[in-house]
Amino acid sequence: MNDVFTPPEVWTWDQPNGGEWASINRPVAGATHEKALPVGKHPLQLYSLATPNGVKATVMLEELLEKGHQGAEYDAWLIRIGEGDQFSSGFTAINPNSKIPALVDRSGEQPLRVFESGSILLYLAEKFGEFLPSEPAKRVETINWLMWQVGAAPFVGGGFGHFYAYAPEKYRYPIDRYTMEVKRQLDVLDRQLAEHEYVAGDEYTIADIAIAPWYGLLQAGEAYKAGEFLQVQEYKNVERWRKAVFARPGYQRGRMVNRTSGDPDQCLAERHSASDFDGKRLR
Ligand SMILES: N[C@@H](CCC(=O)N[C@@H](CS)C(=O)NCC(=O)O)C(=O)O
Repeated sequence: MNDVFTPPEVWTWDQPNGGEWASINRPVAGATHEKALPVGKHPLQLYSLATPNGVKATVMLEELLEKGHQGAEYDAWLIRIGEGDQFSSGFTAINPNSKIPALVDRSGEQPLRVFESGSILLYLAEKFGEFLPSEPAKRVETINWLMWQVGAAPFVGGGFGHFYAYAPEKYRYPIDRYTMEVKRQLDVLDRQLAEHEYVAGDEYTIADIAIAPWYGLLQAGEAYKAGEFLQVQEYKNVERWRKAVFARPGYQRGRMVNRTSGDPDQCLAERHSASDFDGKRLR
């Protein structure tokens, strides 16, 4: 056991706490500074970063374009969460929760804000009639898994990733707790994928688009340098599915958008037209 912390009667904000994200964490909401968001030429304006939550939105848009929906053309602007862009007056007006991704649809009479990655996926699926089956049983199964991802992934990122990778000191209790949960979740997915080609059945849907950037990345050993620790090779069905999803051209383009670190050939800080990918290598 590590040192025991006895919580005081009233919690106070003693900053900084030394954690990787200490400089952007605050116990209050709202804007920290006045700054309007840029607006490009397309009806869909995305404000994001290529984290697993951000990648869900850009993969969806690229998959829609891959299907030939020209109305899904979009401008993707970079929100540098490490530098506090999510706390600008412009961003908090479109997402009071100050988290990427956030989308504005300017195709109607009034701009429409869409925040929360799950909401963005549902909104775009319904707008374009893609990646969400219309048959009721298949539709609800897709939404079941979409909601599973939205509810489960904070245990991966905010729980496991935070205490295993980001915390300034490592504590056994939270690492054990969240490792147990993340392995349980990987097993849930592995069992589902043992019986189905894609997460919600025999079709690629918004459930796959939501789940692959988190659990695919984890299974590939690319999240939190935790592949060996989690023994990710055990999840064979997740691996089979992850390889198929990651090989899709729409997925490969989507994961590059709003990416600023890693192989420069795989990074597109902003995206304003299909030609921005010219010269980029899909992988
Ligand atoms: N439930 C949200 C979570 C989004 C989220 O956590 N975004 C992170 C990046 S992956 C973020 O913007 N963090 C900035 C911050 O916490 O200030 C969603 O699915 O859209």
